[in-house]
Amino acid sequence: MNLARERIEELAQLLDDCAVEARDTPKVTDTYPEMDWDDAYAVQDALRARQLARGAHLVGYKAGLTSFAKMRQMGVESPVFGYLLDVHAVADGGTCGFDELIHPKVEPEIAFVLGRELKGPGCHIGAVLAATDFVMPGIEVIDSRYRDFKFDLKSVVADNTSATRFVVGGQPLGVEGVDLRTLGVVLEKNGEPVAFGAGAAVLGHPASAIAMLANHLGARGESIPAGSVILSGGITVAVAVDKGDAVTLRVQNMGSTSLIFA
Ligand code: 0L1
Ligand code: MG
Repeated sequence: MNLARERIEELAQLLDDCAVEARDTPKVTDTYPEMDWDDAYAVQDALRARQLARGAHLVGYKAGLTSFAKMRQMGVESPVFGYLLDVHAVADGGTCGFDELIHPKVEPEIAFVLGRELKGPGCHIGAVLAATDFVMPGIEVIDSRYRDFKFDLKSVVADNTSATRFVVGGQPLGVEGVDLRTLGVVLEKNGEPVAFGAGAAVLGHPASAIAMLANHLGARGESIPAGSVILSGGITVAVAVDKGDAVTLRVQNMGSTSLIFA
């Protein structure tokens, strides 16, 4: 690590304040170009500790930048990992407060809910499928705290990978007999289809994003508890939304989930 504990806490406070006050900031590596990966995840951990201390609960995890479309859109080359809190969950069909956010975008994702704990190292797609209770449609709302969504990977990790809100719903399905690679998804904004894709867009198979997450956490001495919800990553590019927009994600054989920005 290159940053002192004090700097880590300062950066967590900055990113926390930006999220709470819906204001942006230049990327943190502009001020601390020496920030390394351990520093970046230490800032993310400190951010999480601040939110938990305010009464939030950890409900799951997310993998981000897992599709080539997303990697191309953001000009990066590898996935990143973050966490999900209960206070960020929106009820299926519910309302997301637009004015609480800076410049939100939505991503169509496959959400996994685990029936058993998953632990790396050595986690693979088979272990993920064996531990999965069910999968369901999920829309992630991302809202980078960085000005104009301009960042590098370390800055985005510190910012909990732009996580801000999420909704899951529709018809949960067990993974037996479902080919998650060929599962079709349609994202609609105000009734118009705006993005399409299939599960294979996420690292060839959405379960491989979950295996990478388990291995990443395992390397840090953590695991994914049973009951966790995990967003496996945007299948298409992220789509910008405005106040008043209604967003629906339809997933083959799994119904739909939706939210409104008001
Ligand atoms: O969930 C994601 O794929 C987002 C990762 C962070 C990068 C971004 O804000 O687009
Ligand atoms: Mg995402």
